[in-house]
Order: sequence, then C-alpha cells, then structure tokens
Amino acid sequence: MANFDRIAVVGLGYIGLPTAAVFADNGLTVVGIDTDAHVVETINAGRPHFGEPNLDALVRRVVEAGRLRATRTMEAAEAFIIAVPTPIREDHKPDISYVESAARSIAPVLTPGNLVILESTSPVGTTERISALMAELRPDLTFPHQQGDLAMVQVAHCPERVLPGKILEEVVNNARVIGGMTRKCAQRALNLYKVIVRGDCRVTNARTAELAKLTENAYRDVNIAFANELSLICDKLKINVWDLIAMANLHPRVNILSPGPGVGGHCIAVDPWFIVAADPVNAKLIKTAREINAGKPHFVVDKIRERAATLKQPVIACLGLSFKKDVDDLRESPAVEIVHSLATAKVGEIMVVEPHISELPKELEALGLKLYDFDHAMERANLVVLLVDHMSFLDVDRSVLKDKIVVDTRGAW
Ligand code: SAJ
Repeated sequence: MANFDRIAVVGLGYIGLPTAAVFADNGLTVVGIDTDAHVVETINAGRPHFGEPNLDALVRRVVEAGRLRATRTMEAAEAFIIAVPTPIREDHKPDISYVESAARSIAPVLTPGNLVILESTSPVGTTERISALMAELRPDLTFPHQQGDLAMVQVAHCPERVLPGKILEEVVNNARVIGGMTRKCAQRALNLYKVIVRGDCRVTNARTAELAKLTENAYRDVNIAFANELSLICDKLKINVWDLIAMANLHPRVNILSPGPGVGGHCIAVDPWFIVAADPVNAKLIKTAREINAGKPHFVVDKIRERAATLKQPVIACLGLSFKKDVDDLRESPAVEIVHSLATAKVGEIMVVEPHISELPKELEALGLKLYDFDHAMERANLVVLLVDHMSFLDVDRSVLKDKIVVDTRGAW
C-alpha cells in the first residue's frame, strides 16, 4: 500500500527514534541518521538512548530483525523524514539551522520520485525553505516550489504531535495533519503515514500544517498561563487555587488546566515564540501567556525563600527535576531552574531527589548539589518542595511530611 520499502529518518531523538522504530516494526527497512556517535552506537546495540515506556523492547526487536539501523552518514532512500530540533535563540527567534543542515545532507542522495517530509515543529515557511535549499544544491532535479505537481521530488510537512511518556501509543493513534507543498506531495506523504497511523489523517497545505502545530502548543501554553495567573491571584487573596479550579470546572463549559511551577519541555515553552516572531504586532495574548509561564519559577523561588526564612537552618528537599511527571526529560524544566536559583542564592542546604535520573545535570553539579534518594532526603529536610508530581512521590506515606514545611507547587498532596 505504501509504495515505500526503504525510508531514512534524519535525527534519532525523542521523535525520530520512536517514529523510525514504528515504521520498521510495520515492515519497512529504516535507516536512521544521527550526527551523535553515542546515539548511533547505542541504537545499533538495540537500545534507545532515552527513557520512554515500551521503547526498549521495540528498538531491540527491530534492530535484531535488521529492520532498523543507525548511521552517521546520509544514505539513499525512497522517503526522508526530518526530525531534528528547532530551538529558539536567546532573542526568542527560531533557529532552523538543524533543519537546513538536514536538507543539505539529504540533497546529494536525492533521486527522482523521492519524498522529503519535515516532521520537526517549524516556523511557517520552513517547508518552502528546504525545498528551495535542496533545489539550489540539485539543479538537475525539480522541486514543488518550481514545478508543482510535476516536480521530480515531493516535499511535505507532517508535524509530530506525540506526548512524551505516551509516544508509542500516540504516534499510532493520534490524528495527523499532512501538509503537502502540492496535492501530490500530500497524497504521497499520506500513503506513507497510513502505514503506521490509525488516527484520522487530514490533508492540507504545508503552511497551514506548520501553523497548526504551533497553534496546538500555543493553545496549551495560553491555557496553562490562565491557570498559573489564577494561582498568583489566589496567593494574594489567600484562596486555595486547586479548590477554586475544581469549583469553577463544575461548570459544563469550563475546563481550567492545572497551575504548576512553570511550563517546561522542548515544545510548549518554545513553539509559541515562533508565532510571536512571525507576527509580533498581533500575537499579544500568546506572548503574554509565554511570559506568565516563564515567570512562574521566580514566584516559586520567592515562596520557598519566604518559608526558608522562618527556619534557623533550612534543609530543603527538592522533589523532582524533570519537566513533567514520570519522565526523565529535563529540557527547559522549571524544576531545574528553581533548584538552580535556590542554590545560587544559597537559600539553605539543598537535597535534590529525582528517581528518574542517575546523574545531575552539569550546571547543578557545578553548584555542589547532589542527588539523594527520597528516604534520605526526608530524614534530614525541614522544608519539602514538591516540584514534579511523579507517581512515586504521590504514593508516599504522608506522615513523613509531618513537622516539615511543605511547598506543593503541583497541588498534588
Ligand atoms: N503543565 C502544567 N499544567 C497543566 C498541563 C501541563 O503546568 O495543566 C506543564 C507540564 O508540567 C509541563 C508542560 O506544561 O512542564 C508541558 O507538558 P504537557 O504534558 O502539556 O506537554 P508536552 O510538552 O509533554 O507535549 C506537548 C503536547 N502538545 C499538546 O498537548 C498541545 C504534545 O502533543 C506535542 O507533541 C508536544 O508538546 C510537542 O512535541 O510539540
């Protein structure tokens, strides 16, 4: 059905590796390309290089079956899926340099009939940009921005939208937006995704697909910002914000999300800036929401400092470092930012507890911080800060918290 036997996935990170493995598990021969030698070696040994439920067994199975292989050099294939990072720069402008280098590395191996799909979350216009870039490098071929449906190479944008922690389930079951630069591009991309996706696949153009992905994450950011703004108001008015939200959510058309220590991860804390950068005049709400969420860790640090000031010798157990519950991913994590600020400001002795990692990130280690197990931290701490609502923290016997000051940033206790 697919008309594809052999595909290449460029970038074997949180999105690329699961995607490559699922295609391989559905019978395609997949070569994964990554610039990191450690990533390539680990995958070829049959192991993922990060934690994600059920990914271990899947990667082992497809590597042992010879269906997935990783390499550092580009190889020819019928379709190429680009799944590389698209970070923001210091000035909040998008950095699409990884996407551009992926396109540059694909260009030399392209042959007529190939399909190039951008999966990375990207600013509007990036799909057209890679089409133009590949055309510059391969004047012997034609591309959709030049020849529409008659082009020799097809280019599409099919943004990933899987939730870390549920990737293998969502990569198959979520609906997908398939944005072709032309109808033919979309149709061919649709044929490829149909191999693995059971959810609805909707076809549109590449620019709409680009903005759709950014919109999904900006929507969530704005909604979390609403909850976080309420938490600040409630703090002033001495009202429990979680009780307040539970009451308001009884209304049939109200569904407020949960306040927390801030918004982390590589997506929601980043993607709204792509919209702001594209139209700073109109993206007022989106920008303000981003600022509210980015400001929340400072509020939490101030709260902890206030509480610590009431203790003679504060020993602060910081529970959780990841950007959200039950994952090992520390990217853009508000918990890391909070622990970093507390340590820099020398608020007290800090004991970091994060059961999902075995080593602290370098920037925290450099401040002299150490990882502790939960029980050890509870024995010594007089101030306990819940930063991440990991299952293992919620299951604890609450009597261990007796006689300690508790700052629960997640409303989980
Ligand atoms: N958070 C809150 N309150 C909430 C919900 C979340 O504070 O009520 C925080 C989390 O603790 C975390 C952050 O927001 O720090 C983001 O977590 P998340 O679970 O909302 O989302 P991500 O970043 O893991 O994944 C998102 C998803 N996007 C949407 O739900 C619209 C996912 O589907 C995307 O594929 C992913 O971004 C991505 O890669 O873009």
